[in-house]
Amino acid sequence: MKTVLITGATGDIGTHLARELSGRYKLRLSDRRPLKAKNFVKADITKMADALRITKGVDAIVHLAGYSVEGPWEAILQANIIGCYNVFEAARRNGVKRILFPTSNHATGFYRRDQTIDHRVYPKPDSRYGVSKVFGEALGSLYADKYGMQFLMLRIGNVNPMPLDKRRLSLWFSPRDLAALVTIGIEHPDIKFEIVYGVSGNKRTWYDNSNAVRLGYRPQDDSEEYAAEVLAREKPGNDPIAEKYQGGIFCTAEEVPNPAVPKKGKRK
Ligand code: 15L
Repeated sequence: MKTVLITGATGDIGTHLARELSGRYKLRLSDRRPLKAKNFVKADITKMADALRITKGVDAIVHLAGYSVEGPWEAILQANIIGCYNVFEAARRNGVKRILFPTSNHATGFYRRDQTIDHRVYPKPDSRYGVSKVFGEALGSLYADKYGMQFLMLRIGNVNPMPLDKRRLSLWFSPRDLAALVTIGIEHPDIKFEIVYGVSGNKRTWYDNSNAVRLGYRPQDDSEEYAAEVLAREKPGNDPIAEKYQGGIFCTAEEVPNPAVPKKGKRK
């Protein structure tokens, strides 16, 4: 059984993924926040020594750790630029070849909603956060070409048991489709450097995800099932730029509430 490291394992996506993949792989879960689990290793990826420690002896890495929304440059720099570099470089030094990186729909968030984009479009980030995801894509491309490492870049929409709102009807990524695409990323024998969209088979999609299909992805879920319910509770938007572009509020906001920041008194 392959050993797979999941960084950022206490986050939303990490929690769904660890649940979906348990039993399929020997998982090593890691985060800087604590988690009560036997296979958990606490680590801060902004420190190279920690990145080297957690990446040792694994077959593949799903690198989820990072600052997950638009926010202050210093926070993004530490978590998404320095942290990403440390994990990719530590993997190289430890001889780990395969890395799955959740880039984001925000790497291409300034494409309009009336456009359908595929994996070949040039990035149009909608935020500093989006820029940091483009950095991860570029670093992976360099490490694939220069060092022969293998990368699956998943431009993730929004992982949730159900789509949250109208915008997410086009972006929804169900936990089981996430697990299916990640499994392809771990198992596929011919990945060098690939970009795919991490979304379910949504009727309202903005993506031509033929590269994922080519690799064997057959999504089970479609947000359309929830569309009537989601649209019925949708309030009219008052930000024409956010409404026009795929990235939504990330296109105009300087900060988006960060789900990773513990609420006072809730987490230690
Ligand atoms: C993302 O990249 C974020 O990590 C997530 O928190 C959501 O904001 C998502 O995009 C989205 O666009 O819905």
